[in-house]
Amino acid sequence: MLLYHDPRAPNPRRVRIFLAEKGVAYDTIEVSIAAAAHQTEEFRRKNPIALLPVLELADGRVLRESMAICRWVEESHPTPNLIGVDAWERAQIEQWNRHAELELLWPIAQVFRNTNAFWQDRIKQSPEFGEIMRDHVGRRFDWLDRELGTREYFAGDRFTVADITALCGIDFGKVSNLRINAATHPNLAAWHQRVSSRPSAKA
Ligand SMILES: N[C@@H](CCC(=O)N[C@@H](CS)C(=O)NCC(=O)O)C(=O)O
Repeated sequence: MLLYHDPRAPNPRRVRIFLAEKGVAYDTIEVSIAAAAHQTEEFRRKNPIALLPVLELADGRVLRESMAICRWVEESHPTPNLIGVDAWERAQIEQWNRHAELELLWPIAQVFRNTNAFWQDRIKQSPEFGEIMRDHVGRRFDWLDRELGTREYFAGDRFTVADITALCGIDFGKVSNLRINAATHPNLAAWHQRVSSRPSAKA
């Protein structure tokens, strides 16, 4: 199994953490976004929309989209379970993973894309939209701090893929100076400490 990734990007990290939790061995190829290595014709043959991560199986089949990759890994390596054991838990984890993706990771990525000099000559930026997204993330931190006052993890009382998505999103905020303030968001900070202390967080 071969993972095409960029070590600095949040979506490939989701898959690396997922694989680390599963204890699955895999090889990696670094595709540097900074060097535009993901825009080459060769990489576009793996993913025509030039995004990471991509997982290539031993038989040459390729999978893209972090969650599609995670679901494939979950089914081929069922333990430890990270996506739910029954209909209700699977729905809960799906709900919280979607929240983590759409309410954290995506807006946090938009702050970076629209305000950081890294993207200046690569895409059309809207700094105003970036700042709107920054405010949005701040309000989502308030909400998640309240949620995490009632339980230890995003989707309940155990670590799941929803925590992986949220961790990768929140950690990626650092580059845009979006950080959890433990004084104002103690529950979110405690959760972050809890999930960051897992060995997989280093993946
Ligand atoms: N929904 C996709 C998102 C993939 C994505 O946006 N990847 C980013 C890295 S985190 C990327 O490759 N960006 C390169 C670019 O925008 O040019 C997934 O979950 O795999």
